[in-house]
Amino acid sequence: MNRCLIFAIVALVLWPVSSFAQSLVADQAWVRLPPPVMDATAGYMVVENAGDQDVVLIAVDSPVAEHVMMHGMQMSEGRMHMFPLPEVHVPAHASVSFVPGGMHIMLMGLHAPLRAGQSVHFEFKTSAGELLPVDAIVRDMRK
Ligand SMILES: [Cu+2]
Repeated sequence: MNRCLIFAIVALVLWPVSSFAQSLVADQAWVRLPPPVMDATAGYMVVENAGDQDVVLIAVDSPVAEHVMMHGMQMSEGRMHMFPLPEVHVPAHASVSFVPGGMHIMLMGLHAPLRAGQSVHFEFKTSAGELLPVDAIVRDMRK
């Protein structure tokens, strides 16, 4: 066996076990265009679980921002406050919605200003180690 082949086999064995979450589908994905002075914004989408097993989203990431996380909203002292959600459950044959005023994907520390119409890539990770890639479009809601 030559050295190259051995390397290929070792690489295959050591390759991280991650597969795409086939039962999950994301729909209606968009990101709010922030005012030019802001380097933070939020993304919204519907995540549907067509499978027979509940799925737990444990993380989300995007190359456009330094910090990306799932946020919830809660009323306290007469004001709405955001708080990080360590996980979001998507029951079997059901969906969860990230919507304005509710659960959302928080993007903080944008690496570059976003443009209306731009595509923003997200990737959710599930507790089973599966990945859900999502492409969202940047929308200017002030128009
Ligand atoms: Cu938030």
